[in-house]
Amino acid sequence: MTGAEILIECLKREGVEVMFGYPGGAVLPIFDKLYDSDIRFILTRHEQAAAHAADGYARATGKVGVCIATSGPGATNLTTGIATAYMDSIPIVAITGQVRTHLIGNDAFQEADVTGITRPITKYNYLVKDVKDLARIIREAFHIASTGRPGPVLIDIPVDIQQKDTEFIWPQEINIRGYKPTYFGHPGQIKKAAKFIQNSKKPLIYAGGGIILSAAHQELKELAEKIQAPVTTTLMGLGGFSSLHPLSLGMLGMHGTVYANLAVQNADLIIAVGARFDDRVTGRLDAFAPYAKIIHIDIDPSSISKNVRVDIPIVGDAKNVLGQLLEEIDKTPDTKEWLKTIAEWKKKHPLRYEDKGKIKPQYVIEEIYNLTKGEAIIVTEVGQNQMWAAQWYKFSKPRTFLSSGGLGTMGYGFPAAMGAKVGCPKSIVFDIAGDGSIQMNIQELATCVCNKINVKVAILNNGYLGMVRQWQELFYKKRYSHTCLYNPDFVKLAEAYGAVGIRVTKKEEVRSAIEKALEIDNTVFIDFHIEPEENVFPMVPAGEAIDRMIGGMA
Ligand SMILES: Cc1ncc(C[n+]2csc(CCOP(=O)(O)OP(=O)(O)O)c2C)c(N)n1
Ligand SMILES: [Mg+2]
Repeated sequence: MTGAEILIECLKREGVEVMFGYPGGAVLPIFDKLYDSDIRFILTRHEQAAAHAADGYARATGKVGVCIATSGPGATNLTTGIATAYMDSIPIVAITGQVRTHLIGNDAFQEADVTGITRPITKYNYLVKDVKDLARIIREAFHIASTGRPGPVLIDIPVDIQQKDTEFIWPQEINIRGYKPTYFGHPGQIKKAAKFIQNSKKPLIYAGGGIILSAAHQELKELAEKIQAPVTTTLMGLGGFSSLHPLSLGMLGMHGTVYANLAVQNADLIIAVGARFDDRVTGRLDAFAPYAKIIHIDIDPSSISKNVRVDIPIVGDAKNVLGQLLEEIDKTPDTKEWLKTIAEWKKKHPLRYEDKGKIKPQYVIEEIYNLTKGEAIIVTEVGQNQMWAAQWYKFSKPRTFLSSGGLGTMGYGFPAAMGAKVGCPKSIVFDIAGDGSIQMNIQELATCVCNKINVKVAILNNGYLGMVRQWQELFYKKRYSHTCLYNPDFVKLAEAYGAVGIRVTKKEEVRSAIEKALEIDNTVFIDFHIEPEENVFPMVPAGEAIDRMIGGMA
């Protein structure tokens, strides 16, 4: 078999049903084999979108997403998508063509040092130098991407390797020296943690994206109920613990709820699961959780005590470790007083907005929630739109909120929504977009229409790069330096691509527009003209302690 044939055969054996990508000279042998293959191929209109689509597919389905691009500019266009997946620990395999082996290092046409460029943004990467290694490398790539702390893996394949013949041998076993993730917590640490939990009066569970990646949502719920501890999640953790649950505090951090942040600052014990104490969560580090002992459960040992000093580290898979803890804990701590205090905070400082004047973005999200009955997969762009979606849609199931948390990539949402819809065709997929972000991958309208990928896009059109404008308003004396947008007519633009556009300028039209969009069997852009200078509150100014919130306290 040729290298290209081996690649396709291996992808099939790995269970790959769909690939997102873009062709070019350095991947022609692979594309020639794809022509006859039954792997579904989706031609995006930009390589960045192919990487985001693979990422959205992975987040929505839990499977590994696959994307492919040619050498040079094709590969460099993938990098934003790869970095996005890397920061959020999303399993994707990116395949790139490379110039012929003997030309590498020659500044050949469309040559780029792709393994060099992507080293810091991949979990692992390969340059295939011998076709005999290809099958093993592909197996390893899928294994590395999807196990331990997941992440993107890149395979760079020179054209001549794609063309070379060799005997195909499917490696039965994978054995990678130096790569043996720890899946179960150390029993001694579990015992210690259980003691801390049993003796705590004000415990708080702080859950991150690791809950979703390890499918630990059921164990998380059992633990919270067993020890009667409130649960706050990060942006990445939304959906990992139902926000409808009475113990839920919603999201914490910069745009978290007042009560979640107060709970952090007053807790005597924080049980961090699959979260990494990102600066958007902790705020000023030396003022973070001043009274709390910290238990940190994470599969990646390098994330423990990285930002915050931890009292009990437990390295392991969240699902397993929570299961171990559930077995070990035999006494329920008395948290009645603590839960009473929290209930008072909840009552006193709810999430709120003033519903008057123009269309409020929060209202749009609430109606999308009502009309999709909370069952949709919500994808976001980056900025205010992202934070409003996180605050106002009530997530109750894992893998229903897809957002670029770590890298904060504008332009992520639309192609990721496309990937999610391909992976979950029965689900309603909504991209909550900003008028700035949507223009960063708007060309994917063509991909959606051609491939009948029916995605709904709610553009929260404020005429601004809103989140940046908000910072300028609050911290730069309202000097709106280059944050005002001159926008195209999004309705006409959608129509030009063969999609459907709906413009909404009045509050009374919001519901019917969403209803109409849901009925249409096509990609729909709903252009909501919202209050231009609405802000996201509460907000912790960057570098402040997380209970120094503005716009949230009554
Ligand atoms: C690729 C990229 N460039 C720049 C930024 C910085 N940035 C963060 S939010 C934002 C504004 C986003 O505007 P829009 O999409 O209209 O969303 P809004 O905040 O108005 O809802 C910008 C420029 C970013 N996150 N990503
Ligand atoms: Mg905007």
